[in-house]
Amino acid sequence: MEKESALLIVDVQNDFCPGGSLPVPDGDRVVPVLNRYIDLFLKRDLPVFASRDWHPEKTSHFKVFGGIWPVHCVQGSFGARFHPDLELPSDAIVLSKGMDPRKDDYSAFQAVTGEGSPFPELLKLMGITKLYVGGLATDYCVKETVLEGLKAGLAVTLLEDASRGVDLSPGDSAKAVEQMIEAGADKATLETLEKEII
Ligand code: VGL
Ligand code: ZN
Repeated sequence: MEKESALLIVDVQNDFCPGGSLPVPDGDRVVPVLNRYIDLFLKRDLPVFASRDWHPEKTSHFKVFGGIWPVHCVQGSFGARFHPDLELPSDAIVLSKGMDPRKDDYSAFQAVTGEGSPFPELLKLMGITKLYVGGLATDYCVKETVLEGLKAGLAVTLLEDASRGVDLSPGDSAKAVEQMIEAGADKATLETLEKEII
């Protein structure tokens, strides 16, 4: 990992974990793995970003208002909070997305900070050219984020052991991984990354 690298944790929120309203199978299993990635990045003084789905109560994203999803990650709700075991550092940069009631906004590249800075602008400002991405869900927000990152000209590595998918249709996650690789993403696991940086 070079000094232009950052970790991006996508949507590790209660509603996407078992017991939540849109649970990703084994979604919570990414938490201990992500905590180890957080450690790796912190030790190298590299930034950690955490995106969150942050919907208004009424949005065309939800089935009840014409979309495809059950109500989830409503701003300020328990379901919208990060998983309680996720050890986000105090200086992690939280990015919110999905606030527009007419849009789905799957990608973290549509997200903004608490001060309203768009994520892509922030990346430029911080000189970040390489993103390591893990979280939920592989076949939606992780995929869209990775693809948009590549389009924006960044080097993007999918953290395979720190991502899980919804698999509305069986095989969606595997297909999503293929699509990301074809588009130019790299894959890594804790094991390969630790080897790479020692
Ligand atoms: C997501 C479905 C609906 C995600 C967000 O974070 O992957 N999936 N909203
Ligand atoms: Zn959503």
